[in-house]
Amino acid sequence: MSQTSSSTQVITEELRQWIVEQATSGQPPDAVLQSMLASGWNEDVAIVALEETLRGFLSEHALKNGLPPPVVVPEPMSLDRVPLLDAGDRKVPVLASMLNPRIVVLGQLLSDDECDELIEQARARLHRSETVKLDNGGSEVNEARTSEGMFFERGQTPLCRRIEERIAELVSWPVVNGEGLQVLRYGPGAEYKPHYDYFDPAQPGTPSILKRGGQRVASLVIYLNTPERGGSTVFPDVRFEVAPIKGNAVFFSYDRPHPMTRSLHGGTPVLAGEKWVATKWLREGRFD
Ligand code: PD2
Ligand code: ZN
Repeated sequence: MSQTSSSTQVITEELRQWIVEQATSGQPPDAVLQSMLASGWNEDVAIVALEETLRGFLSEHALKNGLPPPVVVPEPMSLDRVPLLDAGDRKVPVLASMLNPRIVVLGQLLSDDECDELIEQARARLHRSETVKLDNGGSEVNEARTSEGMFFERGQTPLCRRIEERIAELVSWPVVNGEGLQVLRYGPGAEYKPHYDYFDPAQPGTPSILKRGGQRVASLVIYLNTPERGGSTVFPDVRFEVAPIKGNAVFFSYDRPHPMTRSLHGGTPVLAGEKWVATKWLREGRFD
């Protein structure tokens, strides 16, 4: 596969086949892109060819195997692997990242003062946390989730707006596709057992939930304090654990509502002290 003249580069069937062969033999997309650039492909053409070919291949694979088709999801990292991401009003360090499942651990997304202010705004409005009721889309108290919580409306306070805009910039996803921030408080012993954040397509209540904004495609759990002990966020499928450090956050995305995304995650029991988090869920479409 070689190509020299950038003005006449055409995405041929032969190129598509080569890209699929590379991907199915385990080459990460970035490595395939680097090979294409080394063979003289223009970067813009190469990225379009890669994205279109792999999306087409994955959709076909999903259709053949009875899986939901993948969708485009928010993404905080450029292909340039920069260690500091531009979030508009600040640079956010990438502390760790994983491709499958897609997880990015972020440093200091919120300042200490912002964390404290968000806790104070939420404190008086906490209720025992409820989860979405799967049969009809309502909500109910759930034993798997022993925290207290509250939802802000999107844009409800100047602080909410600042955080929402920062997140939108960071992951290149419209503010209007975001749910309002949720704040949770876990006391000693409280936990959130492993679950998926997307809505289960097999549940009868899901179509009604999806009318507003479509599926959830990514989550950000932002730590508002540092518990004395316990309270990490875990991804059991890959045995990955994120320490809850005040101001830091863990981002993860899931391109379809299916366990194959390996986005199963939970909050481990708080063993000493308390734990406060803000969760931001991003939808496929406008959440109005
Ligand atoms: O608080 C957490 O660590 C946590 C873990 C899993 C929060 C959520 N899920 C959530 O809010 O969805
Ligand atoms: Zn969750």
